[in-house]
Amino acid sequence: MRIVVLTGAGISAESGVPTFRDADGLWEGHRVEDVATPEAFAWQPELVHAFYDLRRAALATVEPNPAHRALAGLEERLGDDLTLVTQNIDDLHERAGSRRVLHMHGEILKARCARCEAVLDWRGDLSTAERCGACGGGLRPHVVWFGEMPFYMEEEIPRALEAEVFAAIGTSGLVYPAAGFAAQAKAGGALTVEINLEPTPSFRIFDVVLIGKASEKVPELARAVGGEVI
Ligand code: BV8
Ligand code: ZN
Repeated sequence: MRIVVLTGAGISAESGVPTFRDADGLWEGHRVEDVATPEAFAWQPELVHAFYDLRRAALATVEPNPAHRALAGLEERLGDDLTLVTQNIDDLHERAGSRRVLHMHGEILKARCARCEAVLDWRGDLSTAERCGACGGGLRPHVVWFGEMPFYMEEEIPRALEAEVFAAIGTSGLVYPAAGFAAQAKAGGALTVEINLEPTPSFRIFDVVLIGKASEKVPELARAVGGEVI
């Protein structure tokens, strides 16, 4: 049985990574949608770098939680029958042991050259002073901003959405195109599952809605999908 899992900020919340909705989508008085855009970066690059520098530094202080670890265990059992797509730009899935993670909105621990597109591991602060070692171009966080096309939309994600089970974990389902994946999977005949602290605006699309903390519900789901009786 193929399963595709889509995670959002809610799976990292119990690790101490604030979600977007926690801060009412605000950062230092700016709406996230106004800071996480190419226009904001062109206009105030140092403000946008500061937004990511704070979040990148905070990652050093958090650990994966049982939800991340349960998905890593499920990958062990299911192999290629599991596709993990995340909207998160943190590395908690990888640190929990997941080996194949489709970061459709990019990764905060990587930087990309604005000129030659080289992608570099980047754990420290970024600024306009940092240059690409290969071509001297300017560097930006390797994340997908509002108005930019997410990664893996051409083939990996459409193929993954043909799975028999689709599970959305810890996502408010407000940001597209990720917010449209559940309906797409359902149209293809998938059983759709939502795990969240509360029903999201699109909960009616889901066949199964598990209300509770990801750290409790994801291990249950993983055991059930992995063939255990829970
Ligand atoms: C694109 C990286 C076009 C950067 C991110 C009007 C209508 C519809 C759409 C649009 C519109 N205007 C603009 C758009 C498009 C826009 C969009 O959807 N905007 C929204 C705001 C309406 N989308 C885009 O711009 C996308 N690109 O459309 O491109 C295009 C077409 C052709 C060619 C070129 C371009 C790009 C979107 C990607 C933006 N980048 N992240 C960064 O991180 O800084 S999005 C960012 O916000 C996250 O990655 C994530 O995707 C999103 C936040 O969502 P969640 O992860 O769901 O987090 P949230 O806080 O919202 O919810 C947390 C949930 O967890 C809650 O439900 C909560 O209850 C739950 N929870 C909390 N704790 C727990 C828990 N659950 C379980 N257990 C817990 N313990
Ligand atoms: Zn370069």
